[in-house]
Amino acid sequence: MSIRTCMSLAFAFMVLAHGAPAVSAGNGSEDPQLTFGGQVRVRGYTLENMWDIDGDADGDKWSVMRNRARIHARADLPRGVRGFVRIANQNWGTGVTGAEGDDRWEVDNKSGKTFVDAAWLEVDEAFGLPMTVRLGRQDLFYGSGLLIADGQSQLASTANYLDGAWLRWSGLAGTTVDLLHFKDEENARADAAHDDVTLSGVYASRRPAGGRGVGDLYALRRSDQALGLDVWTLGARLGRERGPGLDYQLEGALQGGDHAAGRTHEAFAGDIRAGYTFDGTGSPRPYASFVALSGDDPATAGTNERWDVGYGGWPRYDDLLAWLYINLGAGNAMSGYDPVYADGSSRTGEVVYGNLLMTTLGLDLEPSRDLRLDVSVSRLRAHTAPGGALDIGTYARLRARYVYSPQLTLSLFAAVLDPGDAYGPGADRVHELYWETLLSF
Ligand SMILES: [Ca+2]
Ligand SMILES: [Ca+2]
Ligand SMILES: [Ca+2]
Repeated sequence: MSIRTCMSLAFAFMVLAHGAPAVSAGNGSEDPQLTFGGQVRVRGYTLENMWDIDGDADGDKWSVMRNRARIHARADLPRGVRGFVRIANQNWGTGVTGAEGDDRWEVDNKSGKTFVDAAWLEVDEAFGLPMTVRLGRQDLFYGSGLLIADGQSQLASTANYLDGAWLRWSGLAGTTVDLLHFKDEENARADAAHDDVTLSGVYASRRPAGGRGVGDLYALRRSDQALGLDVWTLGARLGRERGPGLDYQLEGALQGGDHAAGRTHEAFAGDIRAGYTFDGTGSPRPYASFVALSGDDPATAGTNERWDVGYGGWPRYDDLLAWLYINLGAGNAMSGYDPVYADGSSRTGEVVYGNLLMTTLGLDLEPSRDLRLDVSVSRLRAHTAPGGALDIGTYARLRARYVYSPQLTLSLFAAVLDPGDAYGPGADRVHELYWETLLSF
């Protein structure tokens, strides 16, 4: 779609908005309600060594601006019918090229291309049953984002969509059961080439009314026909959501199925985290977490034990780790200690977390009503490495967010990875700094 077409569409939305029947809050569900909005996000990045871990090679030394614009229209219509369309562009400036891929023109989230970021229709209490059905391009996020945090995760995961069908059954009080079927990638439409990437499954959640307890059970299947991958995941999550006093989460998942090249897939993930929010100025919340994502044991050639991250990850592990774990083939220095780090990904630019044991200590606080600070330090170790050197490094990061007005926030993010022996001798520090202004209206 050309920019001109999108501008025309945007203009048409505005005309429709002005021409729509007058609406007001609380006028009953039988009157259509149309709402429009947008977002302008500007970031300035300084990034270095996230891929080569080498201060003498500047292919990954960036000092760039990143701009994202989105407009959306939403319709709330009679009989619980809703619609939502969001059109977006994200770019790094005019004429940008990059060794990380073909990002000059017509690529979602990277170039001058304007694209459909979300487009779905939804029916609440469909056919009088306690279920909601949503069809189309949509954002998904489940639990803490271990497996489903976003869709296309290319280059720091800024496009958050999957195409497909989502059905939520809420016939039992406090419990929802979701059925999912999404086509991550269709590629060739003809089945002569089997090249689809598909996610499907069931995700059940229990949240008793009035409490902060949560419990999830899920069974998911992701297949990548091009790689010959067919992985199922069974997982459970128990926890208590954030609030005064203690919050915690325990999550565990097992994977099995077929991996590429006729191998079997057997992997696991675990996540333990807890925090405590104190009363008083700033509501300080110290927290700690341990995340384990299995790595492949080189001694068992017929089995892949490396965790398949699916669509998990960013923003769960923060921005710099999203850059570090990008599938760049041999161009990512991670391939030195984990040659199979990108197994399970058929697309350059996907974020492929795995083979990671990460322990974190942090502190979150709000010194004033408008300011929020979060600082943490993590130790990263590989679960397995053919050479035996497991220390990935020490990772420290700071996030600050200031609410200037209800619509405008200013943020700062700074992170550094001090590489360990897994990267070999002479590895240089990785760092990232970005500022962000985000206007939502
Ligand atoms: Ca470098
Ligand atoms: Ca296909
Ligand atoms: Ca193995």
